[in-house]
Amino acid sequence: MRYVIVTSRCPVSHDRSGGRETLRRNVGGVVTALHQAMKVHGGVWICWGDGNADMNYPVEEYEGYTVARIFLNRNEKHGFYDEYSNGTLWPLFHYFRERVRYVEDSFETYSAVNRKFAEAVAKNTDNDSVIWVHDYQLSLVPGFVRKLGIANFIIFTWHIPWVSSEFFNILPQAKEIVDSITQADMITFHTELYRKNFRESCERLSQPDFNVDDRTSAYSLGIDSDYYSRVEEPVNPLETLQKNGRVIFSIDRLDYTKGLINRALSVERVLKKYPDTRGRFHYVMMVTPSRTSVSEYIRMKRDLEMEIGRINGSHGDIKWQPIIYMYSKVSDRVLLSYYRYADIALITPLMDGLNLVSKEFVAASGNGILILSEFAGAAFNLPQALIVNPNDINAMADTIYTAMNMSAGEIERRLEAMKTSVTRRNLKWWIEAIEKRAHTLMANRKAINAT
Ligand code: GDG
Repeated sequence: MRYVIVTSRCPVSHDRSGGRETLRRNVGGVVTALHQAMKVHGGVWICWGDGNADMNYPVEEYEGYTVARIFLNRNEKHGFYDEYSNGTLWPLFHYFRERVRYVEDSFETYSAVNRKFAEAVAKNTDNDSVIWVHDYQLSLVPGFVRKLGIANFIIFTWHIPWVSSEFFNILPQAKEIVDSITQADMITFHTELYRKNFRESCERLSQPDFNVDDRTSAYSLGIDSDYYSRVEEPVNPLETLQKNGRVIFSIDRLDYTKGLINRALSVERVLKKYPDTRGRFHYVMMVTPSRTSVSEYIRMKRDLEMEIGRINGSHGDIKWQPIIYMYSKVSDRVLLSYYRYADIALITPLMDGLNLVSKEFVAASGNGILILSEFAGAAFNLPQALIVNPNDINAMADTIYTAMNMSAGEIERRLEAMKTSVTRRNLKWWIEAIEKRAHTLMANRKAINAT
């Protein structure tokens, strides 16, 4: 068996600046997970070459497999990526109804780009291939692949929440999307809730022949727990700050789903409600640039920075600022050292398919406590975290205060339990669980075809 993996982003990109070309390894949970699977099985990885020197590398051998790139012109990129994927589907699948954009023509562009991906799949598929398509940007790929006459086994993994069927139905193209995804032989989600919602969408959009129970599964994406727990970072970057007290930490892509403003407001509420905390903690908020070509994200950055400025201006002084804000991408090594030494991780998205950061923090932390939103898929796996509703600023402030005052014994008990769960259901477990299920379904299919 070999894989034909299809994702919007590539595992590596080529950039050219100042006359020099550099190879950029793309980080992030999905790419890392699939890279491991590809190193074992080999095959072809089809993805959108968005590096400014990728054109020189339409096909490239990389660490034991082939990367085959699709290229998009400006209009295609805009309609496919900025408009339909990130302007329509992303807010819809995170329950942000007022942000869902209905731009004429963008679905046509999205559809044409998905067809391009499907054509590349057809070109790269042989008898031995299992096709594995990922995420909301590529929902129409399974349907197009079938239309091109490819009968190979298709796995489709959906990485973001699947909303309730009533909510999903506000999308004018709801039926086209479900009709395509159900062309896959196996569909996986991060939680049972998303799987249940998907099943209801299928029922509502009448998919009588689709056996939802057999062909859908919920496997929560794991992390490479060995990698995160091996951290032996001798230098604690937070040491100076910790002289004042506890350090609260977070890292997120800049996105309205991550609840960054509510989080800053909850830290302000701690100061108002518990004045004894003044000068006795820091909140280190790291924000990674994301979707920087989408105008909404540019506005979001400004709003967040104004709020942080206001809070620091109102509550800080020349010696102490409550929020230390950084807007940049950091190396893995730096990130790991923050995970290792932070006292509290404050991970409170308004809605998140899973949230890998919470699992990474648990694996790497020395003696930290995790505050986690109930609306992150990872909350189903980490019940020993302090679970909060990110819309309840007051309760979040109380929870932060509780975390600041928690006994070492309780922190350790909770952290150990979470470490066990993150290690047991790690990345290897996730890949093996999906492969095992796929093999069972493939064997069933063979048996049916033989009768
Ligand atoms: C989507 C879904 C689902 C971030 N900044 C830096 C950096 N990162 C890494 C983190 C983590 C990944 O990026 C972010 O993953 P999340 O899961 O937290 O969030 P999304 O990007 O929104 O991911 C999400 C995921 O897909 C997988 O299915 O969990 O729900 O929205 O791995 O560590 N890494 C480094 N520097 C940074 O500045 N090195």
